Amino acid sequence: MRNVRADFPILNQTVHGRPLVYLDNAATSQKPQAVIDAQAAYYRTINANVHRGIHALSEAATHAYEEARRKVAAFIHAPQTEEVIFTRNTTEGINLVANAWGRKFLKAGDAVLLTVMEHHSNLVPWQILRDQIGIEVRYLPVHDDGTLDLSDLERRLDGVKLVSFVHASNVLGTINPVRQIADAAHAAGAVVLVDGAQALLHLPVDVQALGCDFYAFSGHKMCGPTGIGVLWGRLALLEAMNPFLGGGDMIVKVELERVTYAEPPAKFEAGTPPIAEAITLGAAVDYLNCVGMAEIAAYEHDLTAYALGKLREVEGLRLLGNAPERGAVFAFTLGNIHAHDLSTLLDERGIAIRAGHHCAQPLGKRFGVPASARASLAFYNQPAEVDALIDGLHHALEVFHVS
Ligand code: C6P
Repeated sequence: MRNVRADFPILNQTVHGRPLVYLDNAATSQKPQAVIDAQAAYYRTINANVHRGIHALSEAATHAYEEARRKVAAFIHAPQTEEVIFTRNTTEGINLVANAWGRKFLKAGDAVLLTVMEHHSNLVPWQILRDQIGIEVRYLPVHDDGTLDLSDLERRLDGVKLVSFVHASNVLGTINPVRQIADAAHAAGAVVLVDGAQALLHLPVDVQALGCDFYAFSGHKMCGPTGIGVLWGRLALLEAMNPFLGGGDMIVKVELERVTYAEPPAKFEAGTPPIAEAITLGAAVDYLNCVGMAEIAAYEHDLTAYALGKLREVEGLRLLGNAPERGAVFAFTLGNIHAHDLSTLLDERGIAIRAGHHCAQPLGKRFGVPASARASLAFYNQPAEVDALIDGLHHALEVFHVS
C-alpha cells in the first residue's frame, strides 16, 4: 500500500507549509493519475454524444459508456448489466427510488423503515413522500455503541413496504448487517434499498450476497469523478417502476397523445448523461480492481485498529460509536473544544478533517452532539498520518488549555 500513494498526485503537496494529511475521505476520495488521465483522454479522443450519432466518434463514446456500465456491474456482482443505472450521485439514486418506485407502489398509510443513523439523503426523500402522500416513516434505533438495535425488527417491519438503510455509516463507521436486515425485510414482504455511499471505496461489494433489491452509490467517493453515481436495482423492479425524469434517450416512441418508454437502464437516463464521468468511473473501477478490494479491506482493517488505539489514548476524546464491525471513520468530540475550532487548528498543520453534523443531524441529536470532528481514512493513508492527527489533537488541547 505504500506504493499506491504515488498514484495520487494531489497528496504530494504542502498545505500551510506542512505536508498534506488528507483525512476527509468520507466527504470525497482523492483521484489516482489513471483516473485523471482517463477523463482527459476521453475529451481528447472520442468526445461525442452517446446513443445518437451514426458516426465513428459517437459510436466510440457509446461503446466506452456502455463498457463502463459493464465494469460497474461486474464490480458489484450485479446479475445483469442493464440493472446498472447511471445517476449523478447517491442522493439522486435514492430520490429515483423514492419517486419512481415510491410514488407508484406506496399509498397513504404504508410504512417505510429507515434508521436513525441515516445521512440526510436517505431521510429527506422519504419525508417528502410522507408530507406529500401520507406514508408513515419509521426508524430503527441506534445503540450507544453505534450498532443498530435490531431486537424488535419483526414488529417494526409490520406493514412496512420498503426498508432503506446505510451500508456503512459516514459518522459512526458502523458496517451494518445488510443480509440479516434484508432477509427479515423480505420475509415481511418489503423491498430493500441500501445506501452504499461509504462502502465502495473500502469493501468488496456483492449486491447478490447482500440480498438487497436496490443499491445506490457515488463515483466521487470511490476514486471516480464528481457528477456520476450508480443505482443498481433488480431488473423486474426497474421494469415495473415509473420513469423518473422524462426527455430524450428514455423513450422508444413519442407521439403527441402517448409515449412509449425505453427499457431499463435507458428508461432512467433521460437527456445527455454524464458521459465523460461514467467512462472515468469505469477507469476508477479498473484502478480499484488493480489494487484489489480484498487487499484494501485488509489494509484498512489494520489501519482502523491502529487509529482506534491511538485515539482512545487522547484524554477527553469521546468517540461516537464503537461497533465491532466498523470502517475507518472516526467522529469525535475533544473536551469542550468546538469541532470547527479543532478543524481550523488541524488545517493550520495541513490536516484535513470534516467538522459539523456530517449531514446526519438526527444521529447527532441521538448522541447529544450537534457538531463533531470527523477523520475518515482511505487505503492511501498511512499510520504516520494518524500520528500527525494525534499530535494535532494534543496541540489543540494545549492551545485551549484543556487538561
Ligand atoms: N456524505 C460526508 O461527508 P452524495 O452527496 O449524493 O454523493 O452522497 C450522499 C451520501 C449518502 N449517504 C452517505 C452515507 C453519505 O456519507 C453521503 C455523503 C458526505 O459524509 C458528504 S455530506
